Amino acid sequence: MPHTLFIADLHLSPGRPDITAAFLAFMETEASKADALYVLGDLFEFWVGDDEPSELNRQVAAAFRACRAPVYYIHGNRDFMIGRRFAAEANITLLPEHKVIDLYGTPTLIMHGDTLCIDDVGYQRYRRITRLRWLQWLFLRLPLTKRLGIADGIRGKSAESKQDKSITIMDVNQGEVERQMRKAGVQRLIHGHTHRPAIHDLELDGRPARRIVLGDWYTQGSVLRVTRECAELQSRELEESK
Ligand code: LP5
Ligand code: MN
Repeated sequence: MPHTLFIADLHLSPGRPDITAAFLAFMETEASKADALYVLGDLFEFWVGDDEPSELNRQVAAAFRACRAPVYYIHGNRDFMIGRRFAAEANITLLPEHKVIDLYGTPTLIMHGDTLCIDDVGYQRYRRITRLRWLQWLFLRLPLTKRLGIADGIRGKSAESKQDKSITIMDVNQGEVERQMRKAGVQRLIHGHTHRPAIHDLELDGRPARRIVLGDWYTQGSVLRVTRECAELQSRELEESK
């Protein structure tokens, strides 16, 4: 049956070879059979530039390149520095942060999901700063070791500040969900980032609407499979693919 696959928040890193193995198995066995694969951000634990010569980055690029289905990529808050060079190497298409796609007749808004968390004021301020083009331009001109050090510093500060944030602050703001869906003119939204996989039915201006949240790949793989008829959140074993 024709179907489209969505994944997000794998947080690939050399420290978790089991997740990498599960992802590579998914790419080999499933992705090519889909009409398209959408990666909605945070595929990598972090990204400091397309010039980082790591084995993991090379393996992932090769897996995407071997995929027979088109692969679309929306940046997450950890890998927003993925650029055109990696996209060309991996033969993937980078999409803007918010995109409306036609999924078997249903216009669907897709995004990473961090822009929905507007109650996390500290994060939104940090986000605005790190998305400044000139700052990114300067960052990319630093030596790789310096960039890795800065990324490490940010990750430390982020982990520290997350300890003082409540679960609600780090979740989506319902008003913002509705605002963005209305602005995009859709009744369906798919996103990741919060690591709270679920299908939420809601009412938008008196009409039924749906927000689908992808899961992370920390203890299992998590895949959304969408056909013309239905959308199903599925999980995959991490062990099996070792
Ligand atoms: O990712 P997750 O779920 O753990 O937390 C996010 C928010 N945190 C982040 C940071 C990333 O995890 C790490 C990204 C590494 C990027 C490397 C590339 C750097 C490129 C720079 C280009 C100019 O996104 C977290 C949210 C949480 O999601 C839930 O939504 O709360 O946000 C924060 O915790 C941010 C804090 O509120 C503010 C952090 C201040 C950082 C200050 C930087 C100081 C620089 C130090 C340099 C040595
Ligand atoms: Mn994220």
